[in-house]
Amino acid sequence: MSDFKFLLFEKQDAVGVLRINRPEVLNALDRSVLAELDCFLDELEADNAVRVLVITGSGKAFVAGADIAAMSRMSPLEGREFSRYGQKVFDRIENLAIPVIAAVNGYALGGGCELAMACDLRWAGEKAKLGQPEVGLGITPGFAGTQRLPRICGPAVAKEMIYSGAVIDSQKALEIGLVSRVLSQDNLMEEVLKFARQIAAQSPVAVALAKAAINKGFDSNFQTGSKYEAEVFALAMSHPQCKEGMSAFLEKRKPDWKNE
Ligand code: CO8
Repeated sequence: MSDFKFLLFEKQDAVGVLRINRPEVLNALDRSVLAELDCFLDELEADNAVRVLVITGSGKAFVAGADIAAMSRMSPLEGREFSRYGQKVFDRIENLAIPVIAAVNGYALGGGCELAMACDLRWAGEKAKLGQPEVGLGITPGFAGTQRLPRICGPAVAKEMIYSGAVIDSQKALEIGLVSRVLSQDNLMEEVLKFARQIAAQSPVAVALAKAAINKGFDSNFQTGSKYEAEVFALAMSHPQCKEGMSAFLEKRKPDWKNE
């Protein structure tokens, strides 16, 4: 993996941990951080030893948003390009073949909340704060927050949050389904990693296909998603990992998935 200026990456067996590392500005995202993320994703996709990715932040923030100082210098057209670029990078995260867990260790605001929402699931520390405060800056969410938040929490809750710019604590985020678990700050990473290892022990091909089917359903409708599910089911059955999984069960042993 390349040496990045704003990203730290370590592998713990089959689990990769990516830390956004710009703590002097609470890990705010400017174009350079997004470009590094884009490049990181290229390298990650080429490494099939990593079966689950965890994204977190250095210091007291997950990510406190897009870089406000950088945005204050942008023209509207540059802003549109920045918005499109962030959307593209976050789409890549959403559509990675492996599951991605956001370990929301602290502030996840604006672009930070949008980054967390591009992950498959979000577990938060008890001190985390989440929100889309853009309207207080005279802008709208721009890294697909207007699209993902209603899909995750429903349109009424999303509109409450986006129109008011309210910043909520992790307990409230749990109540509205924005995060699926709240843990003590000290246990957050340990619990996320334990869960990531549990996912990594399953068939990577089956997990990837299940993820693709869930995402497909959200992007289309129930019928299309169900049709797609039957196709990926057949595809899973055609893969050696299916034979291995079922043989291991019948032979009362652990499956060996190999990195095929
Ligand atoms: N951008 C740039 N710098 C930031 C950001 C940010 N988003 N957040 C914090 N910082 C900087 C602060 O300016 C400060 O720098 P300095 O030490 O030089 O003064 C440093 O980080 C530490 O921050 P604070 O001193 O403010 O720390 P506090 O603990 O007092 O407060 C908060 C923490 C509450 C998180 C506070 O920093 C804050 O409100 N930050 C801004 C949060 C925000 O509004 N985020 C949304 C930004 S807009 C956005 O994300 C749009 C996404 C879509 C973009 C689409 C493209 C156009």
